[in-house]
Amino acid sequence: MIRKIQHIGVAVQSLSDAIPFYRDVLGLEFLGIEEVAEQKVRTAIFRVGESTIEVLESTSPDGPVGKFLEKNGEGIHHLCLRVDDAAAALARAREKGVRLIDESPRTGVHGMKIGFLHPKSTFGVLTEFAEGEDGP
Ligand code: CMX
Repeated sequence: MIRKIQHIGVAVQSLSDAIPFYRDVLGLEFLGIEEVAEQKVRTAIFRVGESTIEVLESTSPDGPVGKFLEKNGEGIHHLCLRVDDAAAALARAREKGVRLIDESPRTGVHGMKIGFLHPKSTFGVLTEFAEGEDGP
């Protein structure tokens, strides 16, 4: 069961350049910065109602966000949906013929269980499932 939009990921060249826009121009609550070494990203998180925006900076040109920036420049990178059971959501997508990036969940920001669907199978939008309590 999908509960809500967990977050929208936005790829930027520089967190320090982008943070003032989200915090000071939009006036969103800034929840802090987290580094996910395995994903080669640093992310600044902003609350938007029951969801968040994760602003993503690459820590390496060969990471997923580094490659995306190289090819597309800055912009929306992925959509994350909160689910009750990430393993079940991935299994259901696989059964329905969707190409998975993650065959089973792994650990993401705030220790949530996460798994990605391939954008070539989801009409161009990299889609993530996330299970667990992260606050907002
Ligand atoms: N949205 C839409 N399409 C994307 C994309 C994105 N974010 N990233 C890559 N693509 C496209 C590429 O442009 C490419 O398209 P073409 O074949 O038309 O050129 C296609 O997907 C496949 O690209 P690829 O070269 O085979 O694969 P990449 O090495 O670029 O990897 C992907 C793409 C999605 C498999 C990889 O980025 C991935 O595994 N992502 C999941 C993890 C992730 O994104 N982590 C960062 C966020 C972490 C977090 O939220 O904590």
